[in-house]
Formats: sequence, structure tokens, C-alpha cells
Amino acid sequence: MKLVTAIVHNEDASTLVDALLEKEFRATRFNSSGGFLKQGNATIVLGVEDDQVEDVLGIISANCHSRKQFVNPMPPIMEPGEFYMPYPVEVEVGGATVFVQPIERFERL
Ligand code: 2BA
Repeated sequence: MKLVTAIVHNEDASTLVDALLEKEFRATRFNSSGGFLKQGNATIVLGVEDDQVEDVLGIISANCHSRKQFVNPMPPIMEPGEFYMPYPVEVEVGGATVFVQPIERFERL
């Protein structure tokens, strides 16, 4: 058995969970936020059999889309009289960041 953890854009999370449920995969959604952009994203975790991992990755890939976002870089420390014009920096976020980990034991009690 494997634990699949997918960090996805907030806007894709509901569609992804619905698509997983439609194929009878049980999933849990956490609200999370990215360390770099400090914006809300969603973390979806699901336990699946080894032979279902590729199906799950396919569903994640079909429902999560990459987006370009802009970040304002931290301004440098300025000396008096110096001038700094901040330019937003473009970063590409997602589709999805996915981790697949082995599960030693799974119980539903
Ligand atoms: P954030 O940390 O907010 O990162 C958002 C996007 O900013 C990243 O997209 C990447 O394009 C860029 N980025 C992140 N750190 C950077 C850095 N040090 N320098 C330049 N650009 C940087 P993604 O790579 O698609 O990541 C989307 C979200 O997935 C991340 O949000 C974070 O919440 C999570 N994530 C990504 N890699 C991870 C990892 N190795 N471990 C844990 N979480 C991860």
C-alpha cells in the first residue's frame, strides 16, 4: 500500500477530490500554504493499493493545472539616496507536487 500526498492549487482541489471520489478513491483534504509564496494551497492525502498509484497520478494530472503567479521580491537594504524599483518576479506553480510513500500498515477500525 502507498500514501499519496498531493499539494495542489486551491482552485483545483475540489474538482480533484470529486474526480477521485467518482473513481471510488477515498481522500482527505487539508488546507495548507506554500512556504515560498505564503499563499493558501491544498494538500490531498489518500491511501491506495500499489497497483492503483498510476491511476491516481493520472487523475491528479488531469485535474491540476500549472499557473503563473507573481511574487514581489524583498527589497534590499538601501543606503540614503539609493533608489530601488521593485519588479514582480514570475513563478510557475504546480500542476501538483506529489509524494508517494510506502505504508507499513493500514487499518480502518
Ligand atoms: P510554494 O512554496 O508557495 O511555492 C510556489 C512556487 O514558487 C513553486 O511551485 C515554485 O515554482 C516556486 N518556488 C518555490 N520555492 C522557490 C525558491 N526557493 N526559489 C524560486 N522559486 C521557488 P511548485 O514547485 O509547483 O510548488 C507548489 C507548492 O508545492 C509549494 O508552494 C509548496 O507548498 C509545495 N512544495 C513544492 N515542493 C515541495 C517540497 N519539496 N516539499 C514540500 N512541499 C513542496
